[in-house]
Amino acid sequence: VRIFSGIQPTGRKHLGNYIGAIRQWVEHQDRGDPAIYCIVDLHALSLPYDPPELRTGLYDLLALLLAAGLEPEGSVLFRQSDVHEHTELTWMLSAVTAVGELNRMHQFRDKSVGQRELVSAALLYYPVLQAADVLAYRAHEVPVGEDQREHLELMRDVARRFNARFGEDILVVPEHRIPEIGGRIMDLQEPANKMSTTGGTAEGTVLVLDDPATIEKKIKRAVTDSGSDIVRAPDKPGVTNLIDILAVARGVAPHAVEQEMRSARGYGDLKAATAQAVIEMLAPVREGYAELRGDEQRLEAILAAGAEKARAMARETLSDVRDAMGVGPPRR
Ligand code: AQP
Repeated sequence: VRIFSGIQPTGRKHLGNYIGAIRQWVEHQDRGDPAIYCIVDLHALSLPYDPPELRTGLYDLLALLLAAGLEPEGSVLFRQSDVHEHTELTWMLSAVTAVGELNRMHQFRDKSVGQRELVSAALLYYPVLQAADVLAYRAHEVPVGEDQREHLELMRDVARRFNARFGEDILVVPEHRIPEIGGRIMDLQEPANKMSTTGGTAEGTVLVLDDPATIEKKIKRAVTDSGSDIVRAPDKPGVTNLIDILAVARGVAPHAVEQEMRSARGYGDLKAATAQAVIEMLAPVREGYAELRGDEQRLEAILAAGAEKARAMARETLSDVRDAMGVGPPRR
């Protein structure tokens, strides 16, 4: 099965990104034929950003991914902007994407209201570029968090529409893989909202690279709910979130956590156990990051090798797409 997923270039990745995406990437890298993982620097241009920070953030993230256990030899790990086929395919796909659909995307709606100076066309086009990322590789499976469900549905519609218009089986219609537990980790201070890079609270967002004392402080101050039962329930978003985080960090089912917590003396025990488990889960990543981050030459070499592998795959798809769309000289 061909797996594809992307992530934006910043070292300020949070527990939601780790549980919803990064952990899945590592877990499934051996199953991929291949597993293709992309640092999507072009997506980062859709909101205001600082160019030098984009570069350093990219190295930060690559070091973090390697420290989390991604193996660049067995998989394809690369930088989006190194493979020009992504942007070319974006344009091709835009011919079968409705402006109305893009306008309705929740992410566009949420993020455009926050822009004071300029709502960029790039923000509107974000899901088309994302569709191109995946469809360029004819990937079957896309591991993502719950917040990407809508973009994945759009991507599937675009692929179907493209095939119906230009020829069956040119593009593969991909499936998402959203984890059952941990697909939507919530902000610890505002458990009705997802933990987020651009929204959310600083106090309620645990960063993968936070030191243990900071992680402990943030989790111990997490907002919980009324009552004292430690169970997952719709009217207990704070407690449910902590149970899910603890279950994922320990690699057990949430009901095992609920059972263990029956003898707890209150939410304090749940918070202490969660903090401990998250610290243990993230410690190797933080330590590995510190070792790997300094050698930018090695990081560039990894990206270059990944881009070469990625380009060979994307080129094949684009050749078929150009041919089917009647673009460029006829293929011999
Ligand atoms: N709270 C979350 N719980 C589970 N999974 C999550 N993801 C994001 N938030 C949660 C998943 O992590 C990946 C992030 O990809 P990205 O770095 O390209 O996305 P992003 O948009 O910069 O990250 P955020 O935090 O989601 O930023 P905001 O909230 O600003 O848009 C994706 O697979 C995503 O589903």
